[in-house]
Amino acid sequence: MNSELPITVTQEQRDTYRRDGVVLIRGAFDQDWMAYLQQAWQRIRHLSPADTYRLPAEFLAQDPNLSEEISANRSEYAAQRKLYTEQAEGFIRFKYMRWWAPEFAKFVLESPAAELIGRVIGANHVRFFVDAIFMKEPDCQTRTYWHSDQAAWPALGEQIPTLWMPLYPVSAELSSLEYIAGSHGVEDNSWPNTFNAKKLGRPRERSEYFDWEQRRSDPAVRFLAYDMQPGDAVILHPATYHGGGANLHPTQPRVALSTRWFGDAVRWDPRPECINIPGMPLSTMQSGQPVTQDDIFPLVWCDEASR
Ligand SMILES: O=C(O)CCC(=O)C(=O)O
Repeated sequence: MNSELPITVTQEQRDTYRRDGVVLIRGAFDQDWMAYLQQAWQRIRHLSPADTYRLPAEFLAQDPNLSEEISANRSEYAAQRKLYTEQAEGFIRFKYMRWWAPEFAKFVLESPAAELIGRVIGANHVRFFVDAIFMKEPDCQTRTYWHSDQAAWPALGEQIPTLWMPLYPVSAELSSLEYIAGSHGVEDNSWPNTFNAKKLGRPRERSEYFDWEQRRSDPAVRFLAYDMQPGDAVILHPATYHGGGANLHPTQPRVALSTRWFGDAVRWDPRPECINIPGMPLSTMQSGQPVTQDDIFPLVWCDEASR
C-alpha cells in the first residue's frame, strides 16, 4: 500500500481548488489501499449495532452530547436513528471510525492522504480531524441535501478540507456527489444539520442551507460531478456546497469515505450546534486558540521545506 504520493500535484490542480473550492485528483491511492478499505467497509457494515462505535469509555463519560449521539446511532429503533443520524432507506452512515475500526486509523496515519491534502491546499502542516463513511445501496433514491460543512465544524480557518473518495466506481450521471463551483466564496450563515443542531432547533436569524436545485438551469451556476474510480479523490473546501448523489445505479453500491483535515491557521470556534468530536468535547475548546491536541488530532504530515 503506498505511503508516498504516487502523483505530483500540479499548479493547475492547486489553482482549480482555489478557484472552484473543489478539485478531482486521479490515482492518489493504489489498488491495495482500495481493496483494504473495501474489506474494512464490508466488515463494519455487518457488525451488530452494539459492536459499532466502540469509543474509549472516557470519551463518552466526559461528553454527554457525544454519548447521546452514539446511543442514537446504535439504536435499534429506526425512528430514533432517523431523527438524529440521517439514516434513511438504503442509506447508511458511520463516523468516527478511526477510533473503533483500526483499518481506518491505518489509512489516516499511513496513506498519502495527509500529504495530498497539504500539497493541494498549500499547508505546511496537516492534522487529521474526523471521518465518516456514506453508503447508498443500488437504486437508493435518497439524495444528500445541499450543504457546506463549515457551519458544522467547531473551528475556523480556510484550511479544513474534506477528502471524499469512493471505494467503488461512481459515475457523474448515476451516483456521484455534486459540487457548486465557487460557492466557497459566497456568504452563508446556514444552520447545520448536526445531531446537536437538530436537538436545539434552528434559530430564526439563521437560514436553512440553500437548495441549489432552484438554480439547476441557471447558466451562471457550475454544477460539477465526476466519473471516479477507486483510488481517485476529491478535495473539497469547507465552505463549498455539495449534495445530490442519489445512487441510481441498478447493481453498484455507492460507498464513499470522507476524511476531514486541519491545515495551517485553524482556530477553535466552539458553538453548541457543531459536531461532537470524540476526545474533545465542545465545552473544552478554547475559542480562538489553535489546534494543538496531538493525541486527538495527530499531526500526520509536514512539508519538509517548512521544517
Ligand atoms: O457522500 C455523501 O453522500 C455525503 C458526503 C458529504 O456530505 C461530506 O463528506 O461532507
